[in-house]
Amino acid sequence: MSRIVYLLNGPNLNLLGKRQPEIYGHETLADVERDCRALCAELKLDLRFFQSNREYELIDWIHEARGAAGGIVINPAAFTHTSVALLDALNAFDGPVIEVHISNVHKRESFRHHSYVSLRAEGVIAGCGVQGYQLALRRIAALIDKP
Ligand code: CA2
Repeated sequence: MSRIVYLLNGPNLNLLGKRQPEIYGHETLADVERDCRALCAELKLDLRFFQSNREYELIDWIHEARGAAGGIVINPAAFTHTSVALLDALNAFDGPVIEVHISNVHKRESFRHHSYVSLRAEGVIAGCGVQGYQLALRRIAALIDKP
């Protein structure tokens, strides 16, 4: 299986570390990307790291991952709770998908309790802060390496 991993971040995550640190912490998305690249070097994964505020761009990257990537890690941000289109795109991808949320969405407003993406994801990590991305990459590596 391909060792390419797409790590996709949805809307407003470009503001990570710049606003609402009490919910999302102090690390920026650039810090997250740096740490994920270091871990992927260790795990021998080839990381493609993206963020977009536009639903169609996330969908296009999922399409690009089809036939190219061994797995997808995705924090769909607010699209988690609204986007059947992202779910449909992920359903057209064959490899493992791990959904990440920095905050514990289940401790928050009830509209954050439902995820369309969870209907597709092999695993969901929530409330572990930005460390959740590292946990997700380790899980993807384990699933790729599984005989
Ligand atoms: O906890 C998560 O990772 C979320 O996916 C983050 C989304 C939210 O809509 C989900 O319910 C849970 C929001 C991302 C916005 O990120 C910001 C970061 C810093 C400052 C402002 C927004």
